[in-house]
Amino acid sequence: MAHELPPLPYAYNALEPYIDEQTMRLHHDIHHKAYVTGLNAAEEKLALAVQNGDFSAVKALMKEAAFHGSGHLLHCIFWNNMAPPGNGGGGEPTGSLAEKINKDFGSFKNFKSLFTAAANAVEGSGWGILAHRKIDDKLVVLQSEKHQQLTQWGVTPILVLDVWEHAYYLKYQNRRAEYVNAWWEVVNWSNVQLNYDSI
Ligand code: MN3
Repeated sequence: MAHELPPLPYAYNALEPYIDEQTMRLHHDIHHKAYVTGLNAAEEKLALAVQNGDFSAVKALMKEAAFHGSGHLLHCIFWNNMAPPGNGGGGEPTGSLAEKINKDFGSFKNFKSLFTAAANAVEGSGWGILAHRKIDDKLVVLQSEKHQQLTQWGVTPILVLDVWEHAYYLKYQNRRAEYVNAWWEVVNWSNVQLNYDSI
């Protein structure tokens, strides 16, 4: 069964004025779709390699699968991590997620500062990520370069922020920090709680 591009869980203009409609259309319909197409192609070629017993291209295919696979999975989390501002988006987490953030980072303010700094400091294209690490039951803030580098094994991402230029360049140009600040106004904490509960 091939991977498919999931529809956005809200309208393309639902995150205005923080994230504009044109960016959302390009980002979802073109960029995310390309990762789905790339992952399907890589997996088809890998299956064919196994079938033919010809692994001469395995290194390149593994890279393709890691890049497009991580890109597809992170965007699936990312769309659901957001909601219209004032209507599910923005504010602060509550309940067990808020308690865990306070426990592991000291306060929501501390967590937000660290996540913001990490997202702003990604070298080139990549992501800011809040993840749960199972081995010590801890929430950790991570960066990812591109989609697949600098990650840790054994963690489950529960909140992710795309800082590739395609995610903000039309509206914010080179001002990534402004985009990162604005993004907090559309974070869907109920969804992050749901992700946290499902660990
Ligand atoms: Mn993206």
